[in-house]
Amino acid sequence: MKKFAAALACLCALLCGSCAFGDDKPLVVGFAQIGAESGWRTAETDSVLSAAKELGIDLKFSDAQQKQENQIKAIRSFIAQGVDGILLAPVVETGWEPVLNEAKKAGIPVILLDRGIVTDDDSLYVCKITSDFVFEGREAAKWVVKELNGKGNVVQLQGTPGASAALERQKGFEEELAQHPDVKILESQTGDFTMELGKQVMEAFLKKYGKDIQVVYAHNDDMGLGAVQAIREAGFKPGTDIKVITIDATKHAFQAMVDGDINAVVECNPLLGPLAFETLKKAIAGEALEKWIVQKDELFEMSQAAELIGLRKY
Ligand code: GZL
Repeated sequence: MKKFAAALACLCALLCGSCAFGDDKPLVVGFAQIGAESGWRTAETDSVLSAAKELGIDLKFSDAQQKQENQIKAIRSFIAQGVDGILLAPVVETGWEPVLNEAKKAGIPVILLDRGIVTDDDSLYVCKITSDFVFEGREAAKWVVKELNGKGNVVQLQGTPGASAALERQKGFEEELAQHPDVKILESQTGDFTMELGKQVMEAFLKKYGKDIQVVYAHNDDMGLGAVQAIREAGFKPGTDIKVITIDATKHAFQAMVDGDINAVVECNPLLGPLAFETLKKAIAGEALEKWIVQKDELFEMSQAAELIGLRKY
């Protein structure tokens, strides 16, 4: 009953432009963030924190250091604090039903940010706000096929095992390449979305395949930038001897394109803060929402980098 009265108060407050609960208290939101593994992740965190500050939202923030058990602990803590809503960036797709059922029983709406989950019960979350990772992988593959004129060898640096962003970028990439049998994936391995591991995996690929590698496809910029270091240290010229395509399109990757080290990037928008809170307020007010709010992305090439880098927001 308390929640209904509060939602009603919020609805009225929404109509007159401010959303507060009960005696005009600020909205209290818990954000279970994955970690700080990449430049993209940091940009997303900054976007959420600054949007919360701007909107006067009392944000409870948790950095899980890329561990699911820490995210689950954070969600339980948010429930115990009686937050009004929860934002969750799920590090992996599975294992969320028990804790999301606890949030549901507590009447606390959950919005998934930037990655999805696998569940038979989609009432466990209000909606997910993510990019279309299959599209991103497909766009990368189309670029690779064009770059190789339909024939050549690729190595794939995968993101975090079990993460929707990694699984779906691989799915889109490999489905597209399946139509071009002369473009072969020599090997795929996870670099866990980090620069350090991306470099280590690329060093191993270079020892094994050397100049038989024509292209590196990295599921994010940070692993791609690690691969660039490994390529250079192995005596090859990144962007020329071995081409590099990555996903995220952070400023670091744009700079690497200006420097000639990365050849193409597929954008993946991390600036989700304002939309996340706008969507959460609608959920609390009981508005009907799309189950998947898709972010639009596009591919950029080295030739565009110099003119666009100054306009990049992350
Ligand atoms: C994508 C996001 C991914 C980024 C990586 O939405 O989950 O995680 O592509 C980040 O840079 O680590």
